Amino acid sequence: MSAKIISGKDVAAQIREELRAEVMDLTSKYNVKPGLVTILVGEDPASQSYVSGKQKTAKELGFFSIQDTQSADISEDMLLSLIDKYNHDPKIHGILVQLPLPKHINENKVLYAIDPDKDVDGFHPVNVGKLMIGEGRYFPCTPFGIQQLLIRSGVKTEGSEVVVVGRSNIVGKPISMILVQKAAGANATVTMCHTKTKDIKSHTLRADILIVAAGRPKAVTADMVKEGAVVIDVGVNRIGMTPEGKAKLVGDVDFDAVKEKASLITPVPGGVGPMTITMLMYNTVKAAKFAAGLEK
Ligand code: L34
Repeated sequence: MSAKIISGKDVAAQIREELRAEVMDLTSKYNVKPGLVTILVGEDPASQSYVSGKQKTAKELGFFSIQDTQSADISEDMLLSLIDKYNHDPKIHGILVQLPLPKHINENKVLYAIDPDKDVDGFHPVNVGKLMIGEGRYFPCTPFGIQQLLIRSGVKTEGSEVVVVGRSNIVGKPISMILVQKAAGANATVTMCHTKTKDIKSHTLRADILIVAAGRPKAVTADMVKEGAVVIDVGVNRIGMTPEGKAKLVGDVDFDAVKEKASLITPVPGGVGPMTITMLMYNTVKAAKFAAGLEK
């Protein structure tokens, strides 16, 4: 079998269209304009590219948006007071601090400083905890995007065997929590694999839906995939150089070989990445509605 490709780009465009209409409505009817600040510390080229994608999308959707770029040597205290400023800014509904942060800054301390109501990344422990008990307001953007990709591609999650490769706080753990919930678009049986898992292949071969966030090219090869499985590749690895002198972007899955076995597969680029950015917009619209008392 040769897989159908799930275009994250197309699904993301569809959700953005819905959001654009909603933002127009919010602005004209209620004078509510979703406000997003993206804070970037330092000059990591990948982070710069992701953050500029977020800013560009926010503008397209008619948000009020601020790009706040700080030098890599900003002190932790300065960064914390910057967050405090945005916590108290009524025009800002969502605060995103792009990760990773420089080594001298305690990432958790920074994430904990964000007002949970403005935590559109869903990384604050309050929101992490709420997700776990099925009361989540903001799902972290990448896992939320994966769930939307599955729903909007007509993939049945209920009763499905989902195997997640990777246990990070931003992808592996939250996607497992989301898909195990007693809820529409979830209700799956979830197995989480990681670097200490014995015989990963014995797990991945059982997967109806295989979600790979291992952070390593070819972490999943064709022999590890069941015929007809749905494969979601969350990896973004920059490898080698093209003749034009650009790094090549590849996922964590051996795409060319795995697509011959899977029924559906996401590409990199153009798969999960665009969804991550789009769900950030979704969460920010939700935060704006919440602040305006239009959503509980
Ligand atoms: N706070 N930090 C915070 N929130 C996040 O949700 C992120 N993440 C991850 C890294 N740090 C973060 C992102 O934004 C990863 N990530 C992200 C966002 C967008 C894309 C990839 C990762 C993306 O747009 N990918 C494109 C290719 C872009 C390129 O060429 O560089 C794609 O099509 O996959």
